[in-house]
Amino acid sequence: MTKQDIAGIFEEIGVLLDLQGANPFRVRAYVNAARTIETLQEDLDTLVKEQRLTQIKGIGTDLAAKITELVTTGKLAYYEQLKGSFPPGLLELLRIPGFGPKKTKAVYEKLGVDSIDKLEAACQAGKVAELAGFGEKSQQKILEGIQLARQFSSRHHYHKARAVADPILEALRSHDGVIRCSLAGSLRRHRETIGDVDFLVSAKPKDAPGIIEDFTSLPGILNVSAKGETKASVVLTGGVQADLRVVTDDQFAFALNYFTGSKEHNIAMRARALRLKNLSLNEYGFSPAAEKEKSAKELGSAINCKTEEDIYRALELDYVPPELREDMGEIAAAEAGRLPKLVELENLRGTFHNHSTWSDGTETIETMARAAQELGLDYFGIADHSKSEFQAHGLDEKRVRQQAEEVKKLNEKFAKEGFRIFFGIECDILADGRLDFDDQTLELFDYVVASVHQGFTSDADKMTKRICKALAHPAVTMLGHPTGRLLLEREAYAVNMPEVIECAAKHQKIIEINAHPYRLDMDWRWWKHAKELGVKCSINPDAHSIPDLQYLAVGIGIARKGWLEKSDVINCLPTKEVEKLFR
Ligand code: DGT
Ligand code: CA
Ligand code: CA
Ligand code: ZN
Repeated sequence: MTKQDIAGIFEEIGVLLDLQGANPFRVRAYVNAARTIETLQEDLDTLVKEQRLTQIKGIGTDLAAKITELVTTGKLAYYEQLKGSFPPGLLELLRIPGFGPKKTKAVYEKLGVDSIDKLEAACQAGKVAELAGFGEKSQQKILEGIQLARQFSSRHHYHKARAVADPILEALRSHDGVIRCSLAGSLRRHRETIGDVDFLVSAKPKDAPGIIEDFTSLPGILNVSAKGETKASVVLTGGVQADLRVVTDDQFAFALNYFTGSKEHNIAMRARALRLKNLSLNEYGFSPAAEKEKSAKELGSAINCKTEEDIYRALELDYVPPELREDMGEIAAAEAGRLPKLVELENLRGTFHNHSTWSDGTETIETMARAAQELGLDYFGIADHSKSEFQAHGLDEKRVRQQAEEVKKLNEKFAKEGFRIFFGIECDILADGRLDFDDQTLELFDYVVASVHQGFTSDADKMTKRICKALAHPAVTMLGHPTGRLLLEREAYAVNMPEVIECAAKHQKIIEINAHPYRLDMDWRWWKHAKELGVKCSINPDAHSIPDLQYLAVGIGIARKGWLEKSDVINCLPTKEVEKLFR
């Protein structure tokens, strides 16, 4: 049980007590305790063992006993009991924007509403409008809120969140009162899925309310769930939730660092500040550890930092790029001056896994290649489906030969422009690990992307053997989308990735980062290890149309999260080097 878990439970107890109509001081005590526990420097196990919990401000004997129970048993009887006294659907109501504990309590007690569906029915029957403190208008807002709650119950794919966030960031940037602004949170760290978008702005305090006001009335904003002097929470197009915070420019670097996260990275930074400087670090700045939390907010930071670079320097660290802030060894590397020089979009010279009208793409090879050329790339790899993928018009041996002819002709034309098409195939790995073509056919290609498209339900052992057998085949160049996952839609199939990575290293095979935002597969968490074993990466948009080529940028973000450098990514090689590699 981590500090975060315990804090989460205390926060929920606060909400439940509020629903129950408990004394507001009691509610407050739980909410405050949640915050205290989360920001605690010391190890909880030690505090429990030495019975020192009550020495912490805001933790009395009752809370100390509850924390002890959670730490030692992993459960809290009081919490289970409290939760059990409410209908399960009731807590769902809190997910509706603008629908807090007070309103939940009112509809529950007066109308017996204990689920979202019942609330919707009550609104449609006009019963909610009749309640004291509600009215027609608020009933209408609740109905809209229900629609939104249903839409955004899940997380969002990176590119969708990014697409709605960018125009809003631009609007903020051009606002008169805004001094600096940035994305923060998971979107800035380039996570594969996004819970909510975090915007951060610096401004003079007098300008903050105006910025909040204008932000909440921007065109891309569907609903305002909370609005204060320096904070707002809204729902963007597509049901993406977003937070905006306005801070002073002196606080900007600290707030940016804090709200970029990850939470785990923040905790490691805070621990380091305490150990190295005896300073406490939070979203407002550094403050002497002996003083209370708010000191940096009220008195200013003990060390001034204009930029995030300054904060890392103050802690004797190299600057850590946002993508690496996941508490996966970046602090130690930054301390030792061993952070990687991460690959950049500008380093890419080409791409390998793409489709055309020969299989299930929407454009001809020539049109796709031209589009790649216009993006500034030097080469384009075509890898249409193989014959087993008949629903995707996979190519049989005869059509492969026809396609080879076409590529040859196109290359005569493109050679004059210093551009080249590489002729590949996305070849199915069959159920027994054999490839979809015989060796003679496989020889026709410059390279082979081997992928699993069927039989996802087999056990991990069988799938691992199947993939490893394909990787051992001399004709195979790279492994396509290694786990078959579709983010937020379909789980990865069972497979032993460490073994697959080892096998790729042994046979000197490349592994793909499939840059389609639903895939982002191989997952970034595996890459540091794969790189250490010498496995090279190929970033591929798996483009079926011209706009899909843009996914390359999403793939670069994932490669960066995987600590990859230019030299780890084969699409950064110039054409001549790729030719050598494929020979
Ligand atoms: P998401 O929205 O689920 O995709 O992930 P994040 O990382 O954007 O998380 P979010 O939006 O809840 O908070 C943004 C950042 O703010 C998070 O990465 C770290 C920081 N943060 C938020 N709450 C806490 C907290 O309770 N403790 C610490 N240490 N950091 C926090
Ligand atoms: Ca977020
Ligand atoms: Ca947030
Ligand atoms: Zn595929």
